[in-house]
Amino acid sequence: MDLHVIAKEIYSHQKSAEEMSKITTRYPTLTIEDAYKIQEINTEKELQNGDQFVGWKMGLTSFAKQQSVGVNQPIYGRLLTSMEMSNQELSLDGLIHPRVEPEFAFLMNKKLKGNNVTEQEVWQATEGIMPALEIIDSRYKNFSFNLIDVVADNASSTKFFLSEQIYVPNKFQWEKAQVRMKLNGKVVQEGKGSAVMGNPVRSVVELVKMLDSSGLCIEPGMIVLTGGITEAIHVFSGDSIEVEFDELGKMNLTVIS
Ligand code: OOG
Ligand code: MG
Repeated sequence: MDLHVIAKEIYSHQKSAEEMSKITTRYPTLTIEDAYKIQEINTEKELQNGDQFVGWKMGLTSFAKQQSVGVNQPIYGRLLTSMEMSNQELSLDGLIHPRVEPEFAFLMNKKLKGNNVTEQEVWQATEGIMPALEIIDSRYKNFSFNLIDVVADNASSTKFFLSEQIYVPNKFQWEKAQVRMKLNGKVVQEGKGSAVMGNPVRSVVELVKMLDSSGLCIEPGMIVLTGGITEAIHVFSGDSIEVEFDELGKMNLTVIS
């Protein structure tokens, strides 16, 4: 079993925006380590093509998210410059069946590494926190996958949109943030910052530990998306999404074809 062959197959679906069947049905002996290796191979390819590595995303850090996809542990993915949206228009070009979810993004200003990193160390290494929207788009049919499939597909990473507002860590009690997502004017999802492992800072702690087991770390200047606060919602051409992040402000997204 050649991981490069599997990586190439996933890569081609990421580019063509055509859905694919799960890799684990065809390669039942794949391990989670193999899946992270496939993720790394495909990221390397993008970097060789001129993209830049800007940080990490955590996924499946909330019970709502774990339940909706039937996977019961967090995963991480790699974020690239090309994934960052510069304005609120989400084009469906190149996407299969995108979903939107509200998150908090941490901007780090120190290196974080090791298996015994603490919440305090993460706070000390945090430059600021931004409300964010993540657009996920699984390359698998019906958004159906297991842990290994989704990790190999870079944890469904597609795009992310950061708020212009950035807040110092002690400005707010992040676990208490009330987040409300509206689709075309109607409230469709509500959640609280505590949905992310009790406090989004714990998602960063967990990420550092997970990275350490592969000899990886968070570098200064990196962004970390800490994981969906609510379930993600499917969006279609013409939709408008508004997310209220408590007193931290609102974010809007307009879906265009
Ligand atoms: C996996 C990615 C999950 C999150 O924030 O929980 C994720 C998926 O649901 O496709 O990004
Ligand atoms: Mg997410």
